[in-house]
Amino acid sequence: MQDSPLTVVRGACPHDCPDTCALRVTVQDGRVVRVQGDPDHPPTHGALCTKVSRYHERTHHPERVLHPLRRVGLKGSGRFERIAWDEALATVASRLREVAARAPEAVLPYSYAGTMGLVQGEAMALRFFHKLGASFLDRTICSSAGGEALAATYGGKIGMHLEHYAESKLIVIWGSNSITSNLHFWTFAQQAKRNGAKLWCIDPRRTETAEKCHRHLAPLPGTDGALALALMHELITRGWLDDDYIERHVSGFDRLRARALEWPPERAAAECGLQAEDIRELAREYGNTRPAAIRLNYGMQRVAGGGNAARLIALLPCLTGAWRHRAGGLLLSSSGWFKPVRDDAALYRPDLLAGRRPRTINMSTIGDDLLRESSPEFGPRIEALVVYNSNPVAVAPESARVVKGFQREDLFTVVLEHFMTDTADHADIVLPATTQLEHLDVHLSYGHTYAMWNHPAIQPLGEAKPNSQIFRELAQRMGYTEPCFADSDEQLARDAFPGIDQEALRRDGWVKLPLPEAPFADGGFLTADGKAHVDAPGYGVPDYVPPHEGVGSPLAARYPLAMISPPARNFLNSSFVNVASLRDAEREPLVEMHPHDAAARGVVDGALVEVFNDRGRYHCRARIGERARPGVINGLGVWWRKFGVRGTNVNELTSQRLTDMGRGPTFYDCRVEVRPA
Ligand SMILES: Nc1nc2c(c(=O)[nH]1)N[C@H]1C(S)=C(S)[C@@H](COP(=O)(O)OP(=O)(O)OC[C@H]3O[C@@H](n4cnc5c(=O)[nH]c(N)nc54)[C@H](O)[C@@H]3O)O[C@H]1N2
Ligand SMILES: Nc1nc2c(c(=O)[nH]1)N[C@H]1C(S)=C(S)[C@@H](COP(=O)(O)OP(=O)(O)OC[C@H]3O[C@@H](n4cnc5c(=O)[nH]c(N)nc54)[C@H](O)[C@@H]3O)O[C@H]1N2
Ligand SMILES: [Mo]
Repeated sequence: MQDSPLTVVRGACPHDCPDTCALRVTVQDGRVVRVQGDPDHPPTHGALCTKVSRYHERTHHPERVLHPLRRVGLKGSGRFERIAWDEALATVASRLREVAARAPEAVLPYSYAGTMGLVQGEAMALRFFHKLGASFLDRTICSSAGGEALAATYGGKIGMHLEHYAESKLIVIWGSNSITSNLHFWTFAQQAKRNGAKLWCIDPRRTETAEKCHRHLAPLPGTDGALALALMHELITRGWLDDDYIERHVSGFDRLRARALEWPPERAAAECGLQAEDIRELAREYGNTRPAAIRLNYGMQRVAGGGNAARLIALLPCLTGAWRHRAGGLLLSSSGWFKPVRDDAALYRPDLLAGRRPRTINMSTIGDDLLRESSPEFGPRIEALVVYNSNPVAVAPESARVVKGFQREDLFTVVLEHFMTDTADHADIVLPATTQLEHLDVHLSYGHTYAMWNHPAIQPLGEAKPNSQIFRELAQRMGYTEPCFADSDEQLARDAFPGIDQEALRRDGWVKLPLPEAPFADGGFLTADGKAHVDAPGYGVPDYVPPHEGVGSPLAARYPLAMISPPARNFLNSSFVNVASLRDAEREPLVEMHPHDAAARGVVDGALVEVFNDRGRYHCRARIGERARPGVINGLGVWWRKFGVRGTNVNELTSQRLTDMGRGPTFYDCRVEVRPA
């Protein structure tokens, strides 16, 4: 018997990760049998992370939701019955119409980056919600503090090219576990290391990345702003500034200078829980090595002062003139480079609002907002929720409030999903969505500078439909007759990237943006005057903003430990938690604890512990070791609640307080105590 032929299709990884890899998807008999990295795409260079090389296990997973479902049990019980698409769409349309007739803003979309695709992301969805007049969602849950910081400082989310890190002589990896969450950057950092570069890592956790750097500084969470000010103090007092670069390309330096001079390394060392000598040494190397590059990542901005800290760090390469070289400078996000080739108005059609200005709900405070009554300040109580590309019951802070909101019997909830997540368990109607292997999409990246195209590799499985198609059909049921609701995915892809050569994009799967090699070698920031800005309108000169729940906060007496909850290597936020091979690799929900902290509490390695604060309690295993620094515990990954020992996850403990800029969440600004369970 002869094997059926294999075909290879070009795709793009849809996940919320800076790497946005180019894929080669091998199909046989309508099934995906292999997913590999494209060897020709420079950032991907033929390699994928463990998770995405298992992507076909996720797509062909036996527990995929493959037909519409209606809830028959209590919210959260996970009891559903199969219904036909026709009935599902009719039910959703009639409930949304009914709520919208009273108050369109009582309808709320809730979505994030389950797929980063522009077509299956917000294209048809926002057209739909604009026409309806639904509440706006402020999509803050990941990066808004750092994003606003970059906009204030550089004029946009822009920075170095990924590839040029290979030529750097000093790389500071700051608030990033690159091996876990930015693997393709790590490849370039390793090339630099082989060529003699020195690598520093700044992270409260001794991550696998920190272990492989030459030096690791483990500050207390949320103290990076103090560290950055002390580095500036050294650059200024030792004469390691590039005065010419500052003079021509930085505005407002004098006021920053005065502030930095208040932060000698001893003061920062006390605040950060570091040694002053280590801070001096980092400053000396940063101020005297050319080219010097910083890879900043979002881990450092999920704290009260995240925005100010990101601004201070973003100013460092402006003070030393590191930007003069293409392998010097900083990268937090590259997504702003795509602005000139996009047309958001064509894609999202804000004109469908027809002059209405709906209120905005912050996705990071969904727990509180679902529980609010109607009021003049808040507007109407949220009555209908349409969730897609997100799993808020698992990922949003302060789960007890979030769950209580999702359990409201008077709330109508629709969830578009691949799987019965913690959120889908609370839906009234679940609609089966296709995965990246089953639909078309286009992508930008926040870690490199290539536009990407994803061809569907296989037909939709079961009765699954692309998000775009689900919103198209809902629009039809609602009686929306504007021609834009009939646009195909191909048309949406063209609308998304009018500035990209579509032929090349479809053919090769990726197109590099035309950008200068060293974007700010001679200034040219995207601010109005082309300079990097110290001052930000409404915020003034950046300063150290201590954590809400830091060592000095009133809570510290009762809750002496700080807790951070960074990504687990084999999951992507809460995605992949249900893929058995990846879950086996992570084993079980856990917190890492330093041996001193464990001994003081009678906690032994592998013991079941209760982690608690005023917001809730979370049971998991303790892993004792040096990955945790004293005083800080690490609750890894966003596990699904239903896989937790007592049906909870780490967000039971996190707070809904927001960052200093961008209205972002403060996941890593969280005090707790631990006891054996
Ligand atoms: N495997 C995997 N990859 C991922 C993700 C995932 O969940 N798993 N998540 C994706 C997402 S959503 C994003 S936004 C990106 C970026 O993802 P980030 O969430 O930024 O990911 P990391 O770089 O892994 O994690 C941040 C690092 O910051 C550290 N950290 C925590 N608090 C502080 C602090 O106060 N100061 C400093 N200096 N460091 C701190 C943590 O210990 C951790 O090592 O990565 C993406 N890639
Ligand atoms: N404690 C703590 N909490 C965190 C974080 C942390 O570090 N610590 N990280 C935060 C960060 S950085 C982020 S970005 C958020 C992420 O939070 P989310 O954006 O909610 O990300 P995921 O948990 O990956 O959930 C995405 C969901 O979208 C679904 N999905 C994927 N593709 C599609 C599609 O094409 N159609 C439809 N309909 N569904 C799809 C997936 O099946 C998955 O269930 O979590 C945040 N929460
Ligand atoms: Mo994120």
